[in-house]
Amino acid sequence: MNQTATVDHFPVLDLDPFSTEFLQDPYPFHEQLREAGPVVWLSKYRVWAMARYEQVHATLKDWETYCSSAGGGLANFNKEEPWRPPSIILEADPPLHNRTRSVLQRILTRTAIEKLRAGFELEAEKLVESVLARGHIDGVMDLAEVFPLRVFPDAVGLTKEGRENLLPYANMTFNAFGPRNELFEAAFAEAETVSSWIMEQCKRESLTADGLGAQVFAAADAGEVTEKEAGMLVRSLLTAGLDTTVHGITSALYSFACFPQQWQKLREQPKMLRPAFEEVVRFQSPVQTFFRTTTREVQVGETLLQKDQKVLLFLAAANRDPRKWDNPDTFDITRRAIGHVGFGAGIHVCVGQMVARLEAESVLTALLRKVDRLELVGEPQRRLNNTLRGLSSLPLLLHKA
Ligand code: OVV
Repeated sequence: MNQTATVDHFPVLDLDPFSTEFLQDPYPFHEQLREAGPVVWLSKYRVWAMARYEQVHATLKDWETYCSSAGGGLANFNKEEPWRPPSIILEADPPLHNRTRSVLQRILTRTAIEKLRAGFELEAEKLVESVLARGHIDGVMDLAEVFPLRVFPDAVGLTKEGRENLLPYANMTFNAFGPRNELFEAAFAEAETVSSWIMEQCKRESLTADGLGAQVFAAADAGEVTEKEAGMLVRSLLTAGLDTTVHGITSALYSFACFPQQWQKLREQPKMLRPAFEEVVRFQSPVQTFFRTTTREVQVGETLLQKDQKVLLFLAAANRDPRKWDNPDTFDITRRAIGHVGFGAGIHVCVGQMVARLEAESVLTALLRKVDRLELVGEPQRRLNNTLRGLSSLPLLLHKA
């Protein structure tokens, strides 16, 4: 474990939040970061970091002091060239953000997304039926990756060919929020092919007439965004909409496999499904971190942050801050997990969260009906990523109800 040194009025840590050691088991490091103080200087990357709920939440809410237009990752777009044209929603501030956000928000409201429910539930039933016939499955490769790939690209209105590029593109983007380490480099091995396929799918003529993508272009027809901006918003859907839900479903399966009594509780009270998934997102936090950048000098506790400094927000650490949560390391579907920052908070709070919930609920509902127990029968393998926390393998034995 690293030493904490105090320089002037702030704690300094030399840990690397993007190292294999940290990403394999972030929780002891999260505790160290929270205990060090409300804001900590990470000397390796020369960035500020916040890991306590109070500061993470307040920073997410204060978009004027902590902007997004300088990038959601480590790179400061005021000083460094972004690896791709910045997202016009994630990496934008008001007023641009308001305009782009309102387009996606309207397309992704709970009511709008409800239209997808019947189709999602049917696919989930079919998929669960087929894995159940096998008993021994891999929760990631056979379920968590398969389901979103089966429903989301169709919902957006993508062509069938080339969908194998979707997860690699998300893997690139989420690694690119971190430093140019080995994870970053490995993810970019096929960058050219993968990126060009993605950009091709963002065009109006590549999309079916009845999907979410077409609805984004309808907003262009209505003059709310330009044709080019519509394409960029489709790119956001394709970037942020798939790997995140894969990890969300993985997290749910993993949590319930590790805490079988929680699965029993949920089977007895299926109405608890919604709060149960919120607890999954709090407990596992598929998106671990995001950065903001200071737009002015700002005081945090005893510490004065300068203007144009990167601030690393540990969403996952905030979601297990004992200052905020009772028994934070316990997975408990009956707790009030609302207020967690797993989907972020403030103006940039996850715009696709209703789709994420619908996907998770569809899979879990099908499993609840048919599966008595998810037994962990092997060592889960971590999939390391500079931003996302998930697994590449989760060996399960499904016990039929
Ligand atoms: C929330 C999120 C993650 C990654 C990419 C984007 C958004 C985007 O807008 O491209």
